[in-house]
Amino acid sequence: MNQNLYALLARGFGAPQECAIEVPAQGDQPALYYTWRDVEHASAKIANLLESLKLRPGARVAAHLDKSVEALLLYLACLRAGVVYLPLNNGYQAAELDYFIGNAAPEIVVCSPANHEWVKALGKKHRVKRVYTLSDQRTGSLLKAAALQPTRHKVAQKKAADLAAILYTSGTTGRSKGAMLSHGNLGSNVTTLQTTWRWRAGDVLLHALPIFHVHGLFVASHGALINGSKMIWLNKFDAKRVIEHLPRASVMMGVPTMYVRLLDEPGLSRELVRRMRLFISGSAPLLPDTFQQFESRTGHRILERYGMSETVMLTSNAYEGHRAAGTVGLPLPQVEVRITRDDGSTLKASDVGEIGAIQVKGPNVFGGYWQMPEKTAEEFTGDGFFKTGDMGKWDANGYLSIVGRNKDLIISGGYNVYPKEIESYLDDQPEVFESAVVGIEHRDFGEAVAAAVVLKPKASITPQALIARLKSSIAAFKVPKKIVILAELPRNAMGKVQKNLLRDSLKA
Ligand code: MLC
Ligand code: AMP
Repeated sequence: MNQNLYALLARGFGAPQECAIEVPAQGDQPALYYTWRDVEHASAKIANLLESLKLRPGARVAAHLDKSVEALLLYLACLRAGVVYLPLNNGYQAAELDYFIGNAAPEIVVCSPANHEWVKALGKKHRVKRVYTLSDQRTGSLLKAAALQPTRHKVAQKKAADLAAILYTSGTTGRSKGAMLSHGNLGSNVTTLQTTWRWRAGDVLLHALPIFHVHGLFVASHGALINGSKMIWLNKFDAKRVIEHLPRASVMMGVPTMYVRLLDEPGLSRELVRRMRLFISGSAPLLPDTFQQFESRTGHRILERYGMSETVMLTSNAYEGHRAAGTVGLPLPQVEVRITRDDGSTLKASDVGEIGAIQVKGPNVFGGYWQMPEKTAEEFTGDGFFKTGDMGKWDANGYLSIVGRNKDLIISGGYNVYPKEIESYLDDQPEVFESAVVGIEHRDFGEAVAAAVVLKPKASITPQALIARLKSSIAAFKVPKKIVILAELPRNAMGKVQKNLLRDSLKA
């Protein structure tokens, strides 16, 4: 049987003339309605275009795009045509894209028209075959070229182990690693979640997440597609617009920052969410306080789950049973989760409360990092478990809590930032002698990036000027929200920077 993920998703599509995706009206823009037939036909046209380009087997198509339904159709087209999809955060700037394009060597890059000049230059540098454009207003060279293609397309034959997508995740060394996800990895997860979260006829998903990450693309979009559920599609999260459309929705997924922002809206009430059956949170820890406030305002206990780019979803709080604040719930069916001690032994269910390293195994777990066999080998145990880098503990009900990370990672509003990468950008500034980057508590983003910087003798620059410089070269979510200039970094007797002390002083 063809294991192509598109074939699996398409089995769930609704009737051809039914609405699959609604983009609500905004300002002077009228509402747009895409039927299931539109989804099939438009993705077929793009798939036919990709096939006409005679790409090599295993070719990658990189997308650096503002969120739009057409960007989702491009993803579906890549699945259909059997080429590997490589989504990139639309906040990335030239230095960041240079690395991804150089590392993944895509044959096709699709970018927004506003970035075409500099992306085209990168394309030339890295010998990309074609650079197409696609805007969030349904314009650009990709759609023009695809318009001439037929609306019928035969879905490419794929095996479960064949690569479907590469998702870059930040790396401890400062260099991102491309997690290779197969049609089988994604397919197993989407069917598991369909039953675990009880997707049903008549569900309407309010989609307000970005679609260049696991959460918005593989969890939210896949869930609605395979269930034939309509999506109300917002190109950007805006708490007021979410409030406006919640009365027509039954499912919403978000990062904790989105729930914090919804709680700031006076309009959030039980009456507003009367049609909702499920709010899901993930990508970052949901504070028990947010969970409780949301329950008292809406009557809904947010279902928190845990996942990663390398593994898609791993655990989930119960749909019908208990949803425990501060936990990420039970391992999903087919997913093995274990917690290990430093000596390598595994915690038993009775070792309640003891903290160790979380390791996972299952059909959802990726095959390895793109062209990094040593790194891949390091991250898997001899018996095939993937080391998540998260620290956790079990409770008496077998629910997992994430209590920290043994990877030096900051999660800000659901986006991952590795301090090492930001330190290297700071250290590249001519005035800077050295720097240290830490995560500090932030009401809106949960954690925020903050930095301490030591200047070279006689050099002078303000924190504001450093922030402005970084903003012009890297994605805004990575730029420290706060920088302090110190005479020296606090170090221990071994010379190691004491990040705990720094965190305390930056918080103050
Ligand atoms: C935006 N900014 C951020 C930020 N998002 N800074 C830090 N952290 C973030 N997450 C910057 C903006 O560029 C802007 O900078 C300033 O902060 C204020 O922006 P804003 O307008 O308030 O932010 P907004 O655009 O509304 O974005 C906030 C957000 C967004 C929460 C909607 O961050 C978001 O969509 N997060 C979801 C990320 C996600 O999908 N993660 C899933 C990863 S998958 P300036 O300089 O312009 O002022 C994964 C696996 C799993 O982790 O388990 O799911
Ligand atoms: P990413 O590399 O972007 O896929 O991020 C994956 C990381 O996000 C995980 O390793 C966790 O550290 C974190 N994460 C995801 N979901 C949760 C959650 N519900 N609670 C706490 N951390 C989470």
